[in-house]
Amino acid sequence: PPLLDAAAVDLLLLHVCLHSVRPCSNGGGLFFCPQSPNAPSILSSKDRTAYHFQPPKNWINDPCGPMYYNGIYHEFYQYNPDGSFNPNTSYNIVWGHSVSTDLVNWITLEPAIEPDTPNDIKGCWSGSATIVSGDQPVIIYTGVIDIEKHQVQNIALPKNRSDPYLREWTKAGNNPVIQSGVPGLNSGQFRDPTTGWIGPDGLWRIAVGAQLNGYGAALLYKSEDFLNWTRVDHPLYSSNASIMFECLDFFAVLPGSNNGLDMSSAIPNGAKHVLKMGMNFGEDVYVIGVYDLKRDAFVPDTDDSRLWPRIDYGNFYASKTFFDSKHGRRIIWAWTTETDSSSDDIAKGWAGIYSFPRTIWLDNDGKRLLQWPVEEIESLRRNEINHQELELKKGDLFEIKGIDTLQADIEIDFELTSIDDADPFNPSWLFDTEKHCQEADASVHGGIGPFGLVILASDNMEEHTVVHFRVYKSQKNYMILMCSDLRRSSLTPGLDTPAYGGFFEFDLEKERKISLRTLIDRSAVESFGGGGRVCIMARVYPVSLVDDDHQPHVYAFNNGSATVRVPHLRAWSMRRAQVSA
Ligand code: DQQ
Repeated sequence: PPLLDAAAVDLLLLHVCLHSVRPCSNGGGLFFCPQSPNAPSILSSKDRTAYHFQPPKNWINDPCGPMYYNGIYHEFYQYNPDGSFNPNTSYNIVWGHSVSTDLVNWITLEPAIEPDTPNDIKGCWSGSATIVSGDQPVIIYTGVIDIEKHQVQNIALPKNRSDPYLREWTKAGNNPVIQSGVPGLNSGQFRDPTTGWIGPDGLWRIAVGAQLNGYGAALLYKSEDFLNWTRVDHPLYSSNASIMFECLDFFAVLPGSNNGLDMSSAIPNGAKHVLKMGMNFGEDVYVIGVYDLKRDAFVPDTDDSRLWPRIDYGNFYASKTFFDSKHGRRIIWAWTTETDSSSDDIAKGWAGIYSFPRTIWLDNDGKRLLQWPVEEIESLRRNEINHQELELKKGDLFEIKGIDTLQADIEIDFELTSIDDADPFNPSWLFDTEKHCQEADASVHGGIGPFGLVILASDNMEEHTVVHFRVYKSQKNYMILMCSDLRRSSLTPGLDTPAYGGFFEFDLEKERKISLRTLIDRSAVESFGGGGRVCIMARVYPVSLVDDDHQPHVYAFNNGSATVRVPHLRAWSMRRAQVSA
């Protein structure tokens, strides 16, 4: 006899679903457990973020086709017009559309692209925008054509280019412009075309994420006019590191320069290329390498996928970059899921936010991407408080007072008084940083560290989130571990509360300061360590937020043997942006 009868299995699945927000299957986009609209919600309206992007209501996932055109930033997004649940099974996902002049405040427009032709009737999935010939915006997106989720690529063009908001979009007459029909290609895993770039022959190119012969591939296509596309007979890149690549992004960067490069223009000598891949349906990983123009192929600096860094080590997926010609920079942002239950999302009436737009560039030695919130965020800062020359001895907790601890921007430098006490580094930790962040958590004394911030802490510390560093000595250099430990962030059971973590190499002989910047936005905690070498986006839902009179606490702390100085600590309360009205 079966160990569990059918009713028991149903009950068990329901339990797992109610307490899971992790993808529980795939097959085209993230698929979450079905909703249970009757389950009670103990979540508070205070969870709704105040300055991270989201539309006024409903479900969002991937950012699509971001661009700057004629003085306006456009953001399109995977949007469910029918509610705050994942539309994966209702097959009605559209391109929502919002516009901005500063990347901080947004106006919501009508959806730009909806499923209404045979080439996208089961969903308008992710894609990109390219400005062709300097003034013609073109969207290329994935259309789902049937309930088996077969995928093709389509084009949409603005109806009226003189409308400053580009409100209406028309689908090209020759859609689909790209069909699957490639030997070895899984036509149900063939999507998310990139922004176009120009090759040495003057032709446009795009890459499309795919599963080819069971492995992840970036299929390469060429075109003269951006409407008629031919497949290049080899992929731009393929790897067995994942069974599929979603939401690819391909862009050039100059080591040490935070100026962005426009992929529609000539790329200067000395530039490196970055291929970003959505791997394992949940992790945005990037590889730095060279774009070999002769072979028309991307050659990574290392093929060892275990060493490929993540854009962000937290809740951050389907990221997209674009070149911002207004400021000559490259900007990235991504989708951050809710980590409560889907019934809570139904009760809230919204689900999904975006990380704050970040400038992204390559460090001096060409090894690591750096990210930092765009400077426009500073328009939201008010009531600056600052402290100088603090000293944090082992066990010290310093409360940061005088800011709105629910909506804040905190910048703090930790200066090491000595680096001799660093514990030895074990390279195997690199392969499971979350495990290491759990084992070496903030309560475990180390030589240097843990030190960092305790945020969204209730009066009695029953609830708190810790963002902290630990310093290790490796054979060649120093390795810094940054963790964002959510395990005690909420008393609510069933939330997804990992201890996220990432490592970065740091030359402590040269520079003794490790910086931390954390954006607190109610249920969002977005942290940048070591000047943006490791970034961790997270979601938390402390029960104490429900209490109107309660302001959570925020502290700087040190729990390592070596004393840590804080030469500067600056913090601001953050105004509400026009995002969620
Ligand atoms: N989400 C989209 C797909 C993409 C996936 C569907 C990634 O195009 O691959 O909403 O989250």
